[in-house]
Amino acid sequence: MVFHPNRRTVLAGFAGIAGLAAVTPAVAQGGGTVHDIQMLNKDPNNPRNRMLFSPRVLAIDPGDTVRFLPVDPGHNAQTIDGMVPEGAEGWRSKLNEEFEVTLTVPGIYGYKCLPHLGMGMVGVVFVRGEGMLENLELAQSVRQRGRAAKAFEEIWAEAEQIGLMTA
Ligand SMILES: [Cu+2]
Repeated sequence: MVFHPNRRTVLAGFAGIAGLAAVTPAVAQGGGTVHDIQMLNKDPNNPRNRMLFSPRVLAIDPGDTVRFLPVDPGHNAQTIDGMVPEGAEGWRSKLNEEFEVTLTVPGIYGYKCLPHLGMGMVGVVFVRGEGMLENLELAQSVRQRGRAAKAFEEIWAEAEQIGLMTA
C-alpha cells in the first residue's frame, strides 16, 4: 500500500505541461487508474439515504488507487478490523480530508466512516486478481451491528449482482 498525499498537485502539474488535462483520465503514479469515492451526507438519487460512500461497492485492479473525496464535511474512511486481505495493510484517513490509497493485494477491503458507522456508512473495495475471494468468508464473519449490518447485507447482494462473488 502506498500513500500519495500530494499526488494531485503533481499530476496537475504534469498534465499541464503535457497539455492533456482535459482528455486524460486520472492515472496513478504507478500506472493504475484512480477511482473516486464520494463521502456524502445525502444520496443524490435518494435523499432519504443519509451518510454514505458513493459508490459503496467498487471493483478495481491491483495497482489502482482509490481516492476518497470529502464532498460533505464530517466523514473519514478507515478499514474495518478483520476485513483486509492477508498480507495487505488497512488505511485510516483523517476527518474532512481527501485521501488516496493504492491497493496492490487482491481481496476484499471493508471500510467505514468512524463517526457514521452506526448509520451504516460503510463500503467495500474488491481488488481483482488471484485470491480476490480468499478473505470473503472472514470479512463476512466480522460482527456488524444495526444499520451497518444491514448495509453490508445490501453490499454483498450488490456485489453478487454485478458478478463479483464468483471466482
Ligand atoms: Cu461519515
